Amino acid sequence: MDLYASIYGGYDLFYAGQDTGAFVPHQVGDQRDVVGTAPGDYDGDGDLDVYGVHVDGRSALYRNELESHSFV
Ligand SMILES: [Ca+2]
Repeated sequence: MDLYASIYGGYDLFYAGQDTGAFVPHQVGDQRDVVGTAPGDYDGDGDLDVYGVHVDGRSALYRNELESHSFV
């Protein structure tokens, strides 16, 4: 299980669940505030990606590349 936290005034965080039960946090996107998210695996690689709607009305799709420790 993974978790996503939308942080007002800072980077959102994606917590990647580990086999040990621990979570490893990763920054997502930029510091614009997100008012809504839709998780899904849009590219079918088995990793959860995130679509975010920002407070400024612009949206972004963040592709999970956690093998390189980033969302792009
Ligand atoms: Ca994916």
